[in-house]
Amino acid sequence: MSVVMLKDRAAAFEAIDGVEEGGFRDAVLRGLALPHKMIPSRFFYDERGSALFEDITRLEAYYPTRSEMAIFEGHGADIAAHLPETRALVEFGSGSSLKIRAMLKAMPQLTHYAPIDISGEMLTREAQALSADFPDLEVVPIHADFMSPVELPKELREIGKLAFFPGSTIGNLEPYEALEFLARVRDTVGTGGHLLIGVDRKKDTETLVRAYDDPEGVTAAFNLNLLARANRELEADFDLSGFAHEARYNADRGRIEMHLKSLKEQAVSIGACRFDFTEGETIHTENSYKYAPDEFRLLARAARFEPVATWTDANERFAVYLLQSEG
Ligand code: AVJ
Repeated sequence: MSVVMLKDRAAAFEAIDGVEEGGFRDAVLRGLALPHKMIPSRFFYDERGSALFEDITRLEAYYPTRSEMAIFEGHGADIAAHLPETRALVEFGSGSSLKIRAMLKAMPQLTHYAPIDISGEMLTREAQALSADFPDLEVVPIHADFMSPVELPKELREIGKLAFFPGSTIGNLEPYEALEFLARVRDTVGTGGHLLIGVDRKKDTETLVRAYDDPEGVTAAFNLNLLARANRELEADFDLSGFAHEARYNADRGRIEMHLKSLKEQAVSIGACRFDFTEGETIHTENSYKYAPDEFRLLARAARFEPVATWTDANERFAVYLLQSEG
């Protein structure tokens, strides 16, 4: 068992470029100055937002997490059977602990597990827990933003690699960004390497909208937390009762959109800046793209990944794809 401790290096790195904050102030000031106001969805995940997202994954209405988990648990052995040469699992964004555990159990041939995450704290916590439970596994945490090219440590260069990107996180990217992302993953795993990726499927609008506008109001709280976060961190004065959560399916673009809708004409101050809202105007806070299997395989091929196998859940709501790099 070994965990490489990157804590001090991580702290130094954060002090230099504020990577953990990721420029929330700049993003909000820029986003609210646009003709169609927006705030990027990556800012949902402060401490409160991450806890709310955990709650979302347990909602009856939010089917993706449960459906994907059922695929990993029900088809783990079949997935592993496609990967006899694989020795290292490289996870893009750590923290999906249950899914990782299901895959590690299904793949005893693994010698290395390398989680990549922008949060040094999350990385250290997960790495320690996993090496305690999988004593024969070499855990190699990589503190990096996986949206930029990632260089793997030497020990991973010569062994068969499987990149793991569950959760339909790829749905947050514009399709052109998704293509760039896949091409970078292909560089990381190298010729013959694989990617196992979870992607939410297109389906009836009612099921989709309900998953993003649950009856319990947890997703509403998750969306509104963005304004609460701006109040906490940026000394903004958003009146939370003056905005409402909205989830719509944009069929032309094949995506769920989340918005925060101003319920009245109002002005909001953030430091020296003032932003005016008309009644009904929205802040666009998230896109969650949905892919039909044919659409996703086309995207994969465009990034020079060959689709090897596809698994789906009993209700055919979610899909897991195994792709192989053509080199
Ligand atoms: C974490 C991006 C996969 O798009 O379904 C859940 C985020 N937003 N409910 C998704 C989310 C609202 C989630 N992803």
